[in-house]
Amino acid sequence: MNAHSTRHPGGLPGRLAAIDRCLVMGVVNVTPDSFSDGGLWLDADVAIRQGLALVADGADLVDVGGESTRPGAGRVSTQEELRRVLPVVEGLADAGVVVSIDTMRAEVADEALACGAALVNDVSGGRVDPAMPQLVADARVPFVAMHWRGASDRMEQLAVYDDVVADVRDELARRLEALVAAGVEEDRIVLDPGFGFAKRAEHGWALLAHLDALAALGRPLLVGTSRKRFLAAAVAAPSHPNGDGGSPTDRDAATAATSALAAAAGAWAVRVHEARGSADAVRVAAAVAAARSAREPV
Ligand code: PMM
Repeated sequence: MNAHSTRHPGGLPGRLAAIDRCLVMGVVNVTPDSFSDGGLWLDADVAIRQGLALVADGADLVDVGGESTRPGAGRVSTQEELRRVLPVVEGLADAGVVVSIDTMRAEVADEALACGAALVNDVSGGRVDPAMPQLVADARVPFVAMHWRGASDRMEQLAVYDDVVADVRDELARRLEALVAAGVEEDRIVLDPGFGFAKRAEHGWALLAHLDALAALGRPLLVGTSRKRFLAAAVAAPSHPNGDGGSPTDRDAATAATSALAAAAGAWAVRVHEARGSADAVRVAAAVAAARSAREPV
């Protein structure tokens, strides 16, 4: 391991823990209404094929979600969420893919883990379902706790900060403390600044510029900028100019650029809808880091 060796959370499957670079988490949303891929992978077989395609494009693991969190979205029932995600989690896990379950519900996390998921990703960081911290503590799996201020239907009015970097850092520090107090092993916790969740465009850029301030909390970071609206400002040639920087897929190259920057800043993983660009980007960052440390005086 070199000086830049990746710090993985405890409980990560060995084949990922052996990788010494920023990981690429592909996204499959089994929802009718997610902002960039809603409705595309609603059928379980199609969703499984998409997960496998992401792996073929270089994703190291696949995040499966069954409930949209786009601004303004309402909740789906537990039964519907289970119906959407379980066959996909099982199909991908059976095919040997490391699967993360993206859910705010302990029951969904529990059943997904039973179907072969290896990580739990909760955009509320365990705040929406009080049973979540205990569930992940007992399951002893890595737990991604994202910065979250409130439900999607009131997210926009919650995007008010004195200093977004310091505020997100402090709120994540309090969440980390609460999870540890609830019995989750600190070593298994991954933190995520929650790009696009109660964040305006300037907040996204500030957080991306100061990932080091969040890394100072001492936990691995997951960075989920993929196709998010703030990237519209970085799209030079949108396919259908509409005043909003084009469509979400127009933001894939900008997303890959953020993946290189996040990896260079030491992120543990990037969460992306299109894996190929980011899979190359994290390798560029790793090669530069290795070349830099090879030249450092002993
Ligand atoms: N973003 C979305 C959903 N889940 N999970 C984490 N940990 N971080 C994120 O930024 C995040 C997430 C937004 O919706 P999408 O699935 O369409 O990207």
